[in-house]
Amino acid sequence: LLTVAEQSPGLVAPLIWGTDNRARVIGITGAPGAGKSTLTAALIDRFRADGRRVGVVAVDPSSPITGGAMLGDRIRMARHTLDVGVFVRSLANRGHPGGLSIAVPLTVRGLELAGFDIVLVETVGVGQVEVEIAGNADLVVVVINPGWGDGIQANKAGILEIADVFVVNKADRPGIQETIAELRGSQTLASAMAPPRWTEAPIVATVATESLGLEELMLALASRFDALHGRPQDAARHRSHQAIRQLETVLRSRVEALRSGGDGAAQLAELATQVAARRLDPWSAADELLRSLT
Ligand SMILES: Nc1nc2c(ncn2[C@@H]2O[C@H](COP(=O)(O)OP(=O)(O)OP(=O)(O)O)[C@@H](O)[C@H]2O)c(=O)[nH]1
Ligand SMILES: [Mg+2]
Repeated sequence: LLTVAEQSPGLVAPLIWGTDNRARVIGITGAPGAGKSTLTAALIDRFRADGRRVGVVAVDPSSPITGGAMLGDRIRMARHTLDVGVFVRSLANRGHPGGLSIAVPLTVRGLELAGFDIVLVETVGVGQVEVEIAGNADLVVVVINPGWGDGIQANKAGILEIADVFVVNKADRPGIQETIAELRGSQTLASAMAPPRWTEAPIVATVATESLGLEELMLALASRFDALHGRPQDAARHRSHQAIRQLETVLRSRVEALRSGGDGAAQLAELATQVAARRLDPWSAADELLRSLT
């Protein structure tokens, strides 16, 4: 079902969208090698210990940097392969006609329907799409490492501002206090005016390889979830923002399909001829095209 959903979203989406069981979706993002997969595996253990069923979507943006990452992820999560309460799905950029930004929410939905209470979405925070995917989760964990300027690098990549919880992983390495102080500094600076959401994000130090700091992380996740989604009106607002972003994504992919010769491409060419000849204005042409796509 997941495969069909990812390959032909239009076919399956109407069937799987309409029920209302929900999972808590946690995005885990950060620079390549920050320890996202190790942390994910440690979180799986913790959630399993609480009796939760955990789905994992590991997004591989198919970039040269992370070319071999999925194999590593598979091996790292291998200890969960015999557990029916854990399901790991890897998604790569290639092979998804509508792009990852559509395939991921569909896969998450499929996992929700299959009864997973928690869905962890690991993405490398390198590109706009990956940042957007992570930003669509209920909670976003941004993983950085100790070392001068790592926080600044994360800031440049635009991932600081999607954080609900910061994890400074590899706390067994030097520079941990400086990195935490640097992060706090950025938060204080940004909260001077209208404080954006990430300035409230707690900072948790972890050593993912040894599951150190995991209890603090679990507490931070629970309290953040309550603060952000605890009241029904907040949860509703979050869902509607999510829905708008998903709609925009689907619309964008429809437009891209038009350009690359998909449904309606011939009509686009025809309408363009009319616009070029000044027989039709671009607004009416666009309206006509949109109507015909339905
Ligand atoms: N010293 C130390 N090493 C760690 C820690 N957490 C992870 N590592 C190591 O860091 C390396 C990268 O870990 P991954 O979990 O693959 O990192 P990732 O962020 O998933 O990497 P990509 O998916 O390739 O972006 C591995 O060799 C881990 O063993 C930690 O807390 N301390
Ligand atoms: Mg990884």
